[in-house]
Amino acid sequence: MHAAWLPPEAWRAIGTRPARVDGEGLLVQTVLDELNAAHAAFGGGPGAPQLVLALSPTADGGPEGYSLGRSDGVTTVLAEAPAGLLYGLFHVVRLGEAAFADDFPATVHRPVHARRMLDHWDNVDRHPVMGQVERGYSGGSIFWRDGVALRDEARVKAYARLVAATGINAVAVNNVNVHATEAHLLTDRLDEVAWLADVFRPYGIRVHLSVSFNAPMLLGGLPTADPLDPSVAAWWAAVTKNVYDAIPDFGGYVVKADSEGQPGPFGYGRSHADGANVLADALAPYGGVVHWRAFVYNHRQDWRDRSTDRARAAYDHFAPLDGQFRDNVILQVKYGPIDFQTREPVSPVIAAMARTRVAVELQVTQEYTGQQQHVCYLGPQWSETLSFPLAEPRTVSELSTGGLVAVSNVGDDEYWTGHPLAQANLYAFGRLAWDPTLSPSAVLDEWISLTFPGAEAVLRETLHAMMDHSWRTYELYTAPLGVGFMVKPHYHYGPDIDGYEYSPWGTYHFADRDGIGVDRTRATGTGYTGQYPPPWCDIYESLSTCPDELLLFFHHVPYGHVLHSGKTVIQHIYDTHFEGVERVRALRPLWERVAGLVDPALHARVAERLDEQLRCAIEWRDQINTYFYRKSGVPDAHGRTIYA
Ligand code: GCW
Repeated sequence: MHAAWLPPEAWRAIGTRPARVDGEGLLVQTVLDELNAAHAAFGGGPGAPQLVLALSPTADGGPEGYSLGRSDGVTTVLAEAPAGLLYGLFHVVRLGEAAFADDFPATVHRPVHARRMLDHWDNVDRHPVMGQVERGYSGGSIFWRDGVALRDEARVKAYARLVAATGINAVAVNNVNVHATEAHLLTDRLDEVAWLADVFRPYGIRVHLSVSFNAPMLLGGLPTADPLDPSVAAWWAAVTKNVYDAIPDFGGYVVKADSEGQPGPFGYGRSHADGANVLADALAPYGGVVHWRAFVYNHRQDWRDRSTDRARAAYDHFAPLDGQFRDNVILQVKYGPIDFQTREPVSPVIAAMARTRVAVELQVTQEYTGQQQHVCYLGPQWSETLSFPLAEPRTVSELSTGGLVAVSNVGDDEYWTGHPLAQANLYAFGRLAWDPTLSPSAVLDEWISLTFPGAEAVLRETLHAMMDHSWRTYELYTAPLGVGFMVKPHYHYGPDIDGYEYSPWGTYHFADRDGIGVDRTRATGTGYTGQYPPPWCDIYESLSTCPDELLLFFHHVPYGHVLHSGKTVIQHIYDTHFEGVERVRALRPLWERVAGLVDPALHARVAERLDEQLRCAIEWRDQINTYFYRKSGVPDAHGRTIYA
C-alpha cells in the first residue's frame, strides 16, 4: 500500500537526530515507537538530544495542543497531555529540516475543533446495490469484506497513523445506512468494533458506531423502538453499558433516522429530540455523544408539487427543536441544504440552533465531484464554507460547536483513494478541521512536500496548477450556477440533465423553454430564503444581490437574464462548458511534464484517470450545451459547435 503523506523519507530530518521523550502512557509510547522507527531507518540514535518531546503540566494547549519552538539547537515540543506530543511530533515531520535549522520562538498550537471526525460508509456485507462501501470509489472496505471482519492490523494501523497526522481524532466505522448485518455490530459483533478501537487508540482516535434506530426491535426482540417507552430506554442503557465494558473510550453513536428509508422516531409519532435523547441518555454516564444527522427530507416527493422544497426540510424539522436536545447530542448537518453538491449555499440550519451543538458534515468521498476519477481538490470548497459568515460575524466554523465531520474516501485500493491525488482531500479535511483558517493552497503545499519529499519545483508547480482550481474547473463543466444534480440517477457520475427531473427525490432544475432554476424566494417561491438570518435572507432573495454562482439555486430566470458578470445565463452556460473542457484538456500535458519525477505506477494511475476526466468533461459539455440550446433556441454568440 502506498505511504501517502508519511513516506519514510518524510522522517529523515527526525531520523537523523537524537531525541528524548519525557512522559508515560499509550500515546507517548506511540511517539517513542515512531521515533525509534525513524532512527532505525536513518541511523540517528544516541547523543545530546536535538529534539525533546515532554509532558509538562504548565505547557499551554489543552488536551490536544502543544507548544513548539527551538532554542540553543534543541527543538522542543511541550504538551499537557500525550495527544499533544503526538500532534507535535507530526508537526515536526511537516517542518522537516526547517524544524532543526534556525532557532524559532515557541508558539502554541491547539485544534479549533475538539472533535475532528471521519465517517466511513462501510458495509459489513457487500450490499447488492451499494457495494462494500457506499459511495466508495477506492475499492473495498479496509475493515470488512463480504460479511467478514478483515482484522488487517497493518492496514488499519497505517490508516490510523495517516489520519492522526492530519489531526483526526474520531472515526465512525460503519455506514449510516445500517442494514441487517451491520446492526449487529452493536451487540453480538461488538468484538469487531472493539478490535478496531484497539488499533485506532494508540493514535488518539476514538471509534464511533452507526446504529439503527430500530435496534431494540431488531436485536433486542422488543415490540417497539418508541423512544419514550421505558423498556426501550432500558434496552439502550444496557446495551450501551456493554459497549463501554468492551471499549472504555468508545466515542458514541451516529444515527441516520427517518431518512431515505431508515427507521426513526417519526415511526412512533415522536420528535427527533425524543429520538436523539434516548440514545444520549444511554451514552451520558460514559461521556459518549450521539451524532444525530439532520439529513431528513421527503424522498417520495411528487415533482408536480412545487410547494415542497427539499432544501427547506432540515430547517423545518430541526429549528423548532432547538433547546430540546441533551448536551451530548450533536446535530450533524450537511454543509448545504440539499446533498453535497459541487456548489450549494451553506445550510441555514447551522445558524438556527443556538442552543444545540452542531457539527457540519463535509464529503471527502467525491460522490458528486467526480468520484475520484476527476481531479477535484476540495480544500477551497471547505475553506469557503467554513469561513462563511452565516450569522455575522460568526462563521460556519464558529457555529460548528460540536466539531467537524466528513465522509471518508478511503478503501483497500493501493493508493487508498483510487485517484492518488484524492489523497490530498483526506489530508486537507484533517488539517482544516484542526485549523479552518489555513489556506487551502498552503495545505496542498504541505501535502505535496510530505507525499513527494524533495519534490522539484516543477512537480510542486505542476501539482498546484492541476489542483488549486480544480474544484472550480469541475464546476465549470458540470451543472451550472448552483442548480445542482443533473447527474445519472443512483450513480451520480456523468451527466443526465433530466435524470432526476421527474423523480421523487426532490432535486429539480425546472428548465423549460423559457428559463431555468428553482424559485426559493419568499416573494414568489418556496420561501426557503426566509430560513437565513440577515443579511443573507435578503441577499439571496433579490436577483440584484444573489451571487451568480448560486443564482439558479434561488431563482428561476429566463435564459436571457443578465448575470453580474455581464453575460446572459445561456451564454454563461456555453462559455463555462467550453472553458471547463479546455482546462481539463490542459491537465494531461501538464502531468506528462513530471513523468520522470514521480513513481511510474502512480504516474500511470493519474494519467489514466485524466483521460477519463477529459472524456467525461466532454460528455458533460456536449450534453449540457445541446440540451440548453435545444430548450432555449438561443445560439452560441461565438458560433461554436454545441452538439457532437
Ligand atoms: O448523498 C446521499 C447518498 C447516499 C447517502 C446519503 C446520506 C449514506 O447518495 O448514498 O447514504 O447521502 O448522506 O445519508
